[in-house]
Order: sequence, then structure tokens, then C-alpha cells
Amino acid sequence: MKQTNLFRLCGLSATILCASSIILFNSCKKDSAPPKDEYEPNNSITEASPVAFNTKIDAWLTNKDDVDFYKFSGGASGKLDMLKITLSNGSPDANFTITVYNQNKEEIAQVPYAGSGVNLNYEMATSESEFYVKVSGKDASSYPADYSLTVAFANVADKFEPNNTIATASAFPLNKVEACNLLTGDVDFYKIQDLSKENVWDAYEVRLVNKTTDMSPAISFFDANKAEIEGLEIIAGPGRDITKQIFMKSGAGNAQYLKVYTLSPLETMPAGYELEVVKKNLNEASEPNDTYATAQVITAAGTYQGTTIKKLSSNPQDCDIDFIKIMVPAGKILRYKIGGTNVKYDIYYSTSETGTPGIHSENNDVDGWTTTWGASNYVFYYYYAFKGTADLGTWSIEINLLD
Ligand SMILES: [Ca+2]
Ligand SMILES: [Ca+2]
Ligand SMILES: [Ca+2]
Ligand SMILES: [Ca+2]
Repeated sequence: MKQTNLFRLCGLSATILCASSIILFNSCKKDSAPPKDEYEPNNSITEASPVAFNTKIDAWLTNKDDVDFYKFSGGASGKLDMLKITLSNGSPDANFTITVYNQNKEEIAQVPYAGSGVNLNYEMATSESEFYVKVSGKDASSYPADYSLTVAFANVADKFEPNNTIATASAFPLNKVEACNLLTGDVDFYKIQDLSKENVWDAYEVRLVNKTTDMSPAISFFDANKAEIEGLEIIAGPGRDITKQIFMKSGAGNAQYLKVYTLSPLETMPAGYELEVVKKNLNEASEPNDTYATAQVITAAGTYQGTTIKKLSSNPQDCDIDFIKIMVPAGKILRYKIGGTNVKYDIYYSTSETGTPGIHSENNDVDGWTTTWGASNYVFYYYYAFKGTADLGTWSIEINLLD
């Protein structure tokens, strides 16, 4: 019985004490009752408060042991983008740090303490879409320590993203300047293809205009089979541009790939560049003329000329060969003179318009001499095949048909 009364007495005293404290508190601080931090409790990564990207969080650290965890998700674009973390320091004595974790709760970045009253700004390139962010303060800060936090994607991925592998290379248009950019850890693959004709070589100029002062751009080149073309990679110093001439065959079965990347770490993101691939139209109109069956047919006197875009290779598919076919009527004499640079030529002949021609001579040097074939009782078809000894060889032939 005694024990019960004593217990009741204690309980009553506590109630009175409690009630009087509330009355005292309310009478002194009627209009400034501390608002509740709506994100609490969030003191460990497992109880991180879920927040959408690009939401302004107004919160505070209650004391030196308080930490605030947030979980951001829902920003999946699948593209490498720039994540921006902005903390506005609302307390002159508070000194904050931010820790960033990936979706597996592994730490991936730490934004260092920047000083009392100082804001934090942090950017990182990422293609992830879920993060945990921890806000904590230094012991010496005064509490409560107010802050506003925003975590948002900058949406700076260019229109060709995602193109970080050759398998996901983006088709790049010819003769058009496009604005592109690189982020940290980014590489950009482009597929270059010319569908205007089938199997015609041409020269194309790749132009990269560097819009930064610190990026050291580089381009490497890959063939239609996605194998790197040896010796074509080009590297430029910080802030420099790149211009490179390449040779490519047109048609659906042909392509080249470009890989654009930077050799220097980027001081500012995104690192912009303009890219353009200009077709030079250096090949003759009679292309494709790479076999005797597709030779340019010549039936009239005159001067004819062309360019062997790509030099001779052991694989005829890998070089530009230019065939012309001269029809010489019965009783006519063919007189011709060949000029040019970086070319040799083969001569074939046939008495059948469509028959396989026989070889007359191979790898003739361009000597500028005038040569005359005598008249025949038959129609004769002469074939001249011009082959480059260097890229962009040129040839010309002056033809006369005499009685
Ligand atoms: Ca907290
Ligand atoms: Ca990219
Ligand atoms: Ca040609
Ligand atoms: Ca040709």
C-alpha cells in the first residue's frame, strides 16, 4: 500500500513539473517553436530520406552528432550526364561536408569542408540514376546548422549520346556542323557513312573545333569492321583544334568510325567541341569505274582526266582504280598521250565489246610521250587502268582518233 502511494506521488510531481515546463516554454517562446526537420529521422544510410532530384531541401543539423542522409532516385536517362550538388550554407558558423554513395551504398565521392558559412558546389559525370547523399558538419560548428541542399542532373548530354562504345556509335551527318561535348570519363563514337553512291572513294575532312582552353582532344579512326586504322590517330594539345583528311568508300557496306576523347582531365564540364565531316568531292563523275566491266566508255576524241583517291593496295577493294575503255572503229588510228602524278597504268585490249580483255602491258610509267596504235580491220577496244602510287594520284589522257 505504501509503495503504491509513493509511486503515485512521484508520478504526480512529474506531471506537474512537466506541465509547468510546457507553460513556461510556451509563454517565453510562443512564436518561435522550432519547426520539425521533416526529413528526420535520417541518421543512417538505411533510413535515408527519399527525395526526388531537383528538389530544394531545407533542413538543419541539430547538433554535432546529427547527420542527414538522403536518397535520390528517378533520374534515369541512361546517358552520361552531369550531377550537380549544391549546398547553401544558412549558418555563418557552420562548416559542412557532403559524402556521395552509389546505389549499393558504396562511397564514391567526398566534398571537403570548405569553411564556416561557405556554400558547397560539386559536379560529377555519371550515368547512374540513384544516389545517397550524406550531409554532416564539423564539431566546431554552432548548432542548429541550417542548410539548403539540391541534387539535380544538368541535362548536358549532347544529342548523340549515348555513344560511349563503338557498338553504340551514333550516325554522324556529312557536311553539317554539330555541337557535341565531353564529360569526365566520356568518349564519343560516331559512324561516318556516305550513301550517295555505291562503292566510290572520296576524301573527307574531319574538323574538330575545340570550344575549351583545357581539353586536349584526340580522334582515332576505325574501319567498317570496327578495327582501328593504324597510324591515323591524331592528338592535339590543350585548347587546340583537329583537322584530318580521311579516305572512305561510299555505300551501305562501307563506313568509318571516329572516336573522340580527351587526353587531359577536364577542368570544366561539359567540354564543348564542334564536329564536322566535309565531303571533298575529289573523284571523277564516271565513278564507280574500278573494273574493266564498269570502265568509263570513251568514243570521241578529247582530254579525259581523273583522280585515284586511294593508292594501290594488294586488295583491289582497298584502292581506287580508274578504268577507261576507248572504242577505236575499224580503219582508225588511236593516238594518245598520258600525263599525271603518282599514277601508273595498265593497258588491256579486246576485239569484243563485252569480252574479257587481254593484258598488253602493266605498271607503265606516265612519261608524257605520244603513242600511236595502227589501224585494224576490226573494231578494237583499249582499256587503260590508272592506279595510284600514292593517295590522290591524278591522271589525264589526250585521245585522238585519226584516219
Ligand atoms: Ca539527421
Ligand atoms: Ca559519349
Ligand atoms: Ca577515281
Ligand atoms: Ca575508280
